[in-house]
Amino acid sequence: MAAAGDGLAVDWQMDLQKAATPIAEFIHSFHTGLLITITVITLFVLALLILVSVKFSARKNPVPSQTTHHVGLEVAWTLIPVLILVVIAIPSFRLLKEQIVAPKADLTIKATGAAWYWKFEYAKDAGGGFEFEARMLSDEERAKAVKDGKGKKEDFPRLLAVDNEVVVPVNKNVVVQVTSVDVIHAFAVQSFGVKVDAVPGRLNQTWFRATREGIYYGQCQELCGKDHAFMPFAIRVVSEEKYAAWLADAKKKFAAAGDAPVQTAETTLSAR
Ligand SMILES: [Cu+2]
Repeated sequence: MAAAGDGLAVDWQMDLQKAATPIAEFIHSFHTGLLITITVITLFVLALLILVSVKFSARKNPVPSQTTHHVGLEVAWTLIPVLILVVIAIPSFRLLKEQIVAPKADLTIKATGAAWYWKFEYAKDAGGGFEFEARMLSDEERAKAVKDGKGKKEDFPRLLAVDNEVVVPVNKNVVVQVTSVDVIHAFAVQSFGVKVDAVPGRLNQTWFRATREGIYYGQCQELCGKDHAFMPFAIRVVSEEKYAAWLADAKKKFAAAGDAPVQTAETTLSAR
């Protein structure tokens, strides 16, 4: 079982979810750097405000100053903020590039958002050739899973546990192609620093390289309708041996569902 804040949010959590990929680590250090920068700037501006309100108050200066311009000051307060923004922009663009430009894929998965669940396809040429849907477990299903001895209560977190988990090998480049069959969804995994829109008729791409084994939960992060909050997915990062074993099992398990048509919002709605 993962530690608190590792792969999922926990009660009273103050910081970001623990990073599980180099990109997420980059995001965290960038975030910390920005937080320090804006804190220093805010305190500096506050100090200046207090200084001028005290030092240049009407009581202390009955005759107001006639100064309207100061070239040196104006150049300084234009150039210094510009320099700060440029310094911030450098790591920002580097991060953006690393997120967008995927390295050579060891494994490609296609994630299709639907109202309101995800479908995952493992490409045939990467040793897959099957697909499955991931749907959130209801409270009754979670209780039943624990009763049936499938795991402890914390193995099935509320609003996050799903019936079918995505399984990937650790320390491998996983490219995820993301699309949708109905409205715009978003494929997002906090611990991986991954978030990309799932747009119908368009194939987006993201990637991650998980450096720690464990279970990481993702959620739709584009308001998509009634059950937007109830379409999580889970990515289990395992050793290469465990992945090979899972792959062999999954091929058999999901083979029957192989060519099943993707459900649309209409068919999902009429099934309710
Ligand atoms: Cu959504």
